[in-house]
Amino acid sequence: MKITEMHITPIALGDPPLLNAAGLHAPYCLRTVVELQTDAGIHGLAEVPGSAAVDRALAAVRDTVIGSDPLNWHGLRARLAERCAAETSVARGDKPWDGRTRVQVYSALDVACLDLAGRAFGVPVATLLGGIVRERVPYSAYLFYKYEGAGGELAFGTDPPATGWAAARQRAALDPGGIVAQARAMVQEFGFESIKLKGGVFEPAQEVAAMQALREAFGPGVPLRLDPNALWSVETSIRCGRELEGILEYLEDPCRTQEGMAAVRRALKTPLATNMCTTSFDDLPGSVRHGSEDIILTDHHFWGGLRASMELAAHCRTFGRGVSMHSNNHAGISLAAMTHLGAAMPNLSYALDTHYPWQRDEIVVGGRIKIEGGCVTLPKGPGLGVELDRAALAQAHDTYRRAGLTERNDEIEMQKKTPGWKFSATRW
Ligand code: GKR
Ligand code: MG
Repeated sequence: MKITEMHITPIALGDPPLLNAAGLHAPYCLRTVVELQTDAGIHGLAEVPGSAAVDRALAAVRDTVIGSDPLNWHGLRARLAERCAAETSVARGDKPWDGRTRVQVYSALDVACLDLAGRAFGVPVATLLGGIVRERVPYSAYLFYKYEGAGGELAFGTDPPATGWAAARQRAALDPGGIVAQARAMVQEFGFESIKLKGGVFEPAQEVAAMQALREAFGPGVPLRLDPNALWSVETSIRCGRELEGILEYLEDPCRTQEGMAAVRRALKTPLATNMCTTSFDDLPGSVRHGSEDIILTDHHFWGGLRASMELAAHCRTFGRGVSMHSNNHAGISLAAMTHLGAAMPNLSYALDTHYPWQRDEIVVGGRIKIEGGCVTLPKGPGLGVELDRAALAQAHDTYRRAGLTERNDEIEMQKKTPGWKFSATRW
């Protein structure tokens, strides 16, 4: 089998005004959809975080991809490695998300080739990753401080009256009470059994109070996590970590660097998780040497694909790390890919992150994928088990053209609300 066509479609999906360490989400988040076609008439799909740079990097390898055998990932990956400039974890940048492009190229092609192979052999991607360990993959509620508004077309003031989660998704949440109300609505709608708050937005004391309020509201049976996206100093991390001792399932990236995380880890009993200080295979020796975290949050978009995430899971098993998954905003192709990974990972030790409840648009046939009892059930059908809804894809591409965004820049968005606001790598 040979790949004959590679299509790259940038899209924009509505996204509410969510706050984080780097500023504010724009009314749209960008994703890129990759489709491979073969001479056997079988196709494969993937979705990655979008930006003009990622799209350029994907287009730059098109002539390497075309003519390749999608069933020989090692061969294609080796040829891609010759074409793509080397990229270390430093290129990740200091923002909450990952600024690298090469990992996205690998990720898109790995996922699309797996989807293709699954369709060719009539088996799910999870089977190709080693076998299905669980059919229902648990996800965690992902709370955000936010301003009023639902994002997307609705950002322009036409929000219809809403109730339940639809209303909470629009409502501002800027204090512990708002966060608890958001959590109640999200848990009620999706049945999540663990809860994460995106921190790094307000004074640490306010975020500690929000976690204490969540504990008070949900009791000790619901695991809680806080992620300040490395905005705290080591001292602040230790002080706040001590105040939250016994309340958190894990504290995610309180501060920067493996050395910093290791110092916090030595001072606390609460486990530490990361998607910021150990983010690539290059970082694993440092992780072991310093003992920087207990749990590594993989993300197939940033570790170079589903197969690379399975390799990471094996390293985690060897070095006694827990493993779970990080998320940025995404649509259904990525949710399906994450679910196959979660279904196949034997040592998945925590419910996965997902931003999915914050998005409303969808580009796969059948519309929004269901999250029930906090879980996504492995999609039926071969490969990823999802098909593109062509009309919805065309609309999301049209939105991309109209939105005029070429990259994620939460600082610029924040400056529209707070003129002069500046991202700072360590704030408190
Ligand atoms: O989307 O605002 C956001 C998050 O802060 C995201 O960019 C992070 O990468 O969710 C992420 C995390 O766990 O660090
Ligand atoms: Mg994180």
